[in-house]
Formats: sequence, structure tokens, C-alpha cells
Amino acid sequence: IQPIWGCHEMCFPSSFKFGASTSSYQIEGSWNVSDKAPSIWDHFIHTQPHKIEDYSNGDVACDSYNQYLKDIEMADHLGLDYYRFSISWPRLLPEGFCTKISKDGKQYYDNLINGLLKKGVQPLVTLYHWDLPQKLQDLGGWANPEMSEWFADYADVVFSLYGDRVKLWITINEPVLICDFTYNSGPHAPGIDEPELGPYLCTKTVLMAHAKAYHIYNKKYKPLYKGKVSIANNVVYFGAKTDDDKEITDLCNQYSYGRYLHPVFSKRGGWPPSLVMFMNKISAEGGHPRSRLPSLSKREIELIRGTYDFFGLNYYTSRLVRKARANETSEKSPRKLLESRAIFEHYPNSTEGYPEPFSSYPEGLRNTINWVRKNYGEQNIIITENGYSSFEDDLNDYKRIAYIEKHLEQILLSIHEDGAKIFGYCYWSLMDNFEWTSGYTPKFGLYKVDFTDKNRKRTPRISSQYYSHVIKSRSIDSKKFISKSEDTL
Ligand code: PNW
Repeated sequence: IQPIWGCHEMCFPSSFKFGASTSSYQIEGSWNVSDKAPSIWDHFIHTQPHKIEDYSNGDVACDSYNQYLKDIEMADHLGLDYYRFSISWPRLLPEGFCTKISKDGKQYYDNLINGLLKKGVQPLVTLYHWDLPQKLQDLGGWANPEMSEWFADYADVVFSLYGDRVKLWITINEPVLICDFTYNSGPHAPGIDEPELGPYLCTKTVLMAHAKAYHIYNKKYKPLYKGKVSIANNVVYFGAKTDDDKEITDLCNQYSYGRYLHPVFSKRGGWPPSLVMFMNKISAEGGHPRSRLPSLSKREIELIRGTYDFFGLNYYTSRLVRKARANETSEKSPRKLLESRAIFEHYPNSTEGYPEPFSSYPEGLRNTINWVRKNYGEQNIIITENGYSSFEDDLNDYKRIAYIEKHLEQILLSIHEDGAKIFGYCYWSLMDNFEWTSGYTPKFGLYKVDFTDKNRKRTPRISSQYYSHVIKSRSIDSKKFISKSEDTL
């Protein structure tokens, strides 16, 4: 390992950036102030409150719409290079279309961006983190191909308003959650369970939407502002349990992630060939006259291919995959379609997660990075999310420190031993927030939020001290903090 100047152990290059992430619905609250229109999450929760474990909602959340100065203060206090947040589409464009820009909505993000820049924190802005205007859902949402045009119009508005100050953009957060965690099996808004065509129509529209937004930025804004645009994909690393399970594991990877990654990041573009074959086969078996996976024309393949300036990766967990035995199905399988063919197991040496899917397997991060490089060539990678959750809201969160240290160690190994180009890491999350169908019970925050307090008081956890130490020292050693733990235990 080549020691880096000024660093006697493995440490982060001086160009490496550290950040923390949040998203609009999970923190903002003020769901109906001013002219804000309802999003699919507002509608879903208000009409089906039982879908959330603790019957809570994001009506107030962290109240960041009113408390954003505190969020900026926390980002500053941590010494973050980046603060990743998302824009609420129905807050900025209450009509869903670009026919009207909300004055208050525009002002809110202006204030947030300007406040961050004043403190030297760069905004990393996500255009879409799941809070679609309900009005567009009523018109079919992501199953309607026209959505890609409406998204591109929205993106154009956002780039025109904030492009002079925001240099890093994520178009869409985790397409796999948007399409598969809703239509295919999942419990997320809009709550439509339609595994036949839903996930695949959605996949194509999301990719087209991303690509159109990318091209708008590239043509209209990049020459002026020189910013960068990409998409953030969540990858659960799937490793084969035995050599015999390699084929099914590869299919799971292509089905779950290749479907979103291959069209954008591969040299050839289009759907992964093994996925096309698989979808042809099961579509015919099910009596469909054509593949359930919509076709991509040559023009569409070219439109989507290469629409990235970097690779945004959200990583939380990994699974071992094995072929299902006769008559064995896994209820916990995230993908109905593969349920009868593959079984997903937690890695035996992973640590238990809360909620259950989030078992911690740090080596999986390095494996994922190498899987991405092997499949799509060398990429400039930023970890746009990675985080530890617990149901204890303890301020002495040593387990979170250990989680961060172990994942950062894998990033260091990727950089120094594998030669991966990783330029940043954003912890999820800056503070406790509304964790979708799990409500407020899981705590992911470097800062604790008191959800019983009217002002949603934020209090730093020990992990926030550790993280700011990492940022300053550019190394991960947690001894100082762990010995503190021994003192107090
Ligand atoms: C992300 N998995 O979703 C989202 O981007 C955040 O909004 C969310 O709060 C955060 O993770 C924590 O849940 C994920 O099963 C959901 O691996 C599920 C998984 C990963 C990310």
C-alpha cells in the first residue's frame, strides 16, 4: 500500500469528500403549507395509515421546512463537504407540471442552498426521492411513459433555478425501490401491487426520465455551470452460496440491479441479455403475447446509454443466494418473480440489522464496488448512502461508530488495494427521520431528533463526534471513541 502524503496508515486522499444524506418527505414536514400539493406519500399515508408500523406519518417529520437552519448548523458542525438532500416536486411545482412554480417552495430551497454554501458545505441535490405529485400518480405515475417528459420538465425547472449554485445532481434515488418495492412486492406508495407489468413499465419510464433530464443538463446547463449529473442506485450485494448457485445469483443480480444499471452504465447499453432471455421465457410461460419487459428501440438505447458523470451507490446490506430446493419458496424474498427459484440468506458472519433486512456486512461494500467495476468498467464512484439503524435512541451509539468505521475501511481497501476510484461517502442519515413504512422507530441519525418536542430538538450522538474526527483526520481509527465507551460503561 502506497502511503499517502501526511498519513502513516491507510487514509483518505485529500480530494475525498464526506457528506451526510436526507430526503424531503423524510424530514421536511409542512406537507400542506402554502401551495404545496400532496405527494403520493401524503396520499398513501393519509388514506392507509395502517400501512405504517407505528401509524405515524411525515406530516411534521423533523420539521426541516422550519428548522433548516439547524440542519445547516449540524452539517457545518460535522465539517461536511457535502449535504445530500432532495427537492420535493409537489412543493416546488404544486401543479405537478411546470405550469406554476411555487414562490414559497422556490424560496425554501434557495435559503437552504445559500445557507449551506455560506458554511462551505456543497449541496448534493436529488431531484426525486419518491415523493411524486399525487396528481401525476392519478395519471398513471411511473407506469405512464409520459411521466418521463413531465420529469424532464421538472428537472429543467430545478436546474434553471439552482444550477448556478448546485454542482452535483442525482436525478432519481433508487429506481429499484421506486419500481420493485411498489409494484413487484413492496409496501411503498403508491401501494399498487401489480407484478405482471408494473415494475417493468416503471423501470423503462424511470430510465427514460433520468436520461432526458441528463441530456437537458448536458446541453443547456453544463456549458454554463460545469456541474455533474448521475443517478443513485441501491445495490444489495448478492453472492453465490456455492459454485452451483452462480447462475441463479447472476440472474438475481441482473434482474434486480442490472435492469437499472446496464442500460445506463454498460458500453453497449440496453437491457442485460440474460434478463431479456429470462423475461421472454417467463412471459411466454405465463401466456403473454410479448415480453413483460418493454422493448427498447435503438434510439431509446442510445438515449439512455452513458447518461452519467459519476456512479452513485447506496449500499446497506448483502445476501447469499442459493437455488431453491423443490417446493421451497421464500416469503421474505424481495422479488416475487424469483421467489420460487432463489433463496436469499443473510451472510453467516453479518451482524443483525434493525429493521431485519439491514444486516451489516461491510465486506459486501467492497464486493459491490468490484462487481460494478467488473460489469461496467472503471467508474468514478460516490457512496450516496450507507447507514446504521437501531431502535435504541441512545446518544452513546458505539455500534454506529463501528458500522461506519468498518464500511469506511472497506472503501479504503477498495481505493488502496483494488485501485477503485471512489471520491466520496455520504452517511445516511444526518439525523433520525421518518423511515417510510417503519415510521419513526428505526434511528439512523448522527443526530438524535426528539419527535415529541414541538421544535424537533436535535442532539448530537457520539457517532457525530467520531464522524467529524474522521473528516478532519482523514483516517478511521475509532479507538479514542471506543475507549470513551469503556470509560462510561
Ligand atoms: C434507502 N435494502 O432505501 C432510502 O434511499 C432512504 O430513503 C432510506 O431511509 C434508507 O435507505 C434507509 O432505509 C433502502 O433493503 C431501502 O437494502 C432498502 C434497502 C436499502 C435502501
